[in-house]
Amino acid sequence: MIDIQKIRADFPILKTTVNGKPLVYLDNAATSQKPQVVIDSIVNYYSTINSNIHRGVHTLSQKATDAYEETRIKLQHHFNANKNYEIILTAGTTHSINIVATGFTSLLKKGDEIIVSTMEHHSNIVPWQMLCERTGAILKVIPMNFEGELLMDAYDNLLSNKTKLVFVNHVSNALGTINPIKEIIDKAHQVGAAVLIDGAQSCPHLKPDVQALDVDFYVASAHKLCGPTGVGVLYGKEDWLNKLPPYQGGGEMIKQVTFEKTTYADLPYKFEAGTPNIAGGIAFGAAIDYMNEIGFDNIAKYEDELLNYATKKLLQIEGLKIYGTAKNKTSVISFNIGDIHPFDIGSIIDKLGIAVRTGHHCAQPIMAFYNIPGTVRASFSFYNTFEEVDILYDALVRAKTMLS
Ligand code: 7TS
Repeated sequence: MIDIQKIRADFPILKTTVNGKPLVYLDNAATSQKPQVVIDSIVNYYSTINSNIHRGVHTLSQKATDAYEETRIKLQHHFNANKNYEIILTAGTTHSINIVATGFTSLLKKGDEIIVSTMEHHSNIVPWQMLCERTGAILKVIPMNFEGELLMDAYDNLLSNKTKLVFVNHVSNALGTINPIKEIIDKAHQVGAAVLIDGAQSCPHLKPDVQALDVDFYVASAHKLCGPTGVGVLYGKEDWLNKLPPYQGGGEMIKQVTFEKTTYADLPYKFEAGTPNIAGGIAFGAAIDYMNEIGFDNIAKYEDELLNYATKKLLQIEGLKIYGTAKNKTSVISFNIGDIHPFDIGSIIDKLGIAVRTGHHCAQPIMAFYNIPGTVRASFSFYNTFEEVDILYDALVRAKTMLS
């Protein structure tokens, strides 16, 4: 059960006002708000144990290293990874995807095929296009229907012994669709292809089990699940991580450096060159603890109720059309009202204290599919309330009247 008042009290920003109105924060798919325990974790690090990690014999450095490494263990358990060194701490989803996409340069050849879906964020498209430019590999795209569901028969037809890699999101940021990733992974494995799942939008709502999924790579950003920005995770199966070359060279990712030859550190450090966001990494652990304490089953159940309530309520507005009506979806509602430009709606409701995202949501192929410039996107989190849905509804009715 979600104790909404208790939860809201954990988030200082939810007590603030914007443009003279109580903040109604419905842009959670862009980034989540941070509970006090996460903010405290950052302050505590800088106030009590600030020092560099993995290098000092001195006490502070060891405390900081232990705290940072604890996050790796928390993430290992959270994702049910087999080994803690299969968890690479990164700067975020975009960074994690680029590590894998760059690493595959030496593993692909001209004419190899790699498969993406229509409903990806640009950060799960562009790094792979760059990989194709480097290698001569060919990018194939899984189409979707108007509900925003992938066409799995078409996926079957794209797969062949030429397919080397498949990369799709677990949940679409613009539509909320939860994709059938187990089926996608199993089918890719049948033709010997590896699979990367972009979990940027799934991890705030559910707890993935990488071993049960048998996924090769799974990536996410801390900032979407109550953690800080500039931190993320790359889970990779040990075999795959050993096959990939390092992404960046620098300190801490080496065994030995001479001018003749450098040897690389073992996992996970091979992929962790340079001083990382230490405070952020530690706070990521605090965020994972916080969310697990609330419980992902409770989060999913409450957000489903919010989604159903908000969907019914918003559809009462004449001319409002929702993009993304998949049977299986998370708490994201992307919509337009008649011909009104999404930016105009977003600007008016901002004056009323409501934060939503407007535009293409870094998913231009989805907008091209629907032949629209963009949408208004309200994305709900476990700390949102039914009253906030009502406030959104009233604000949209007002915006529609003003703009029609
Ligand atoms: N993949 C998906 C599915 C995303 O939604 C995002 C960010 C990313 C990758 C990139 O994550 P980053 O943390 O590396 O930036 N999505 C959004 C969004 O929907 N609105 O703002 C950012």
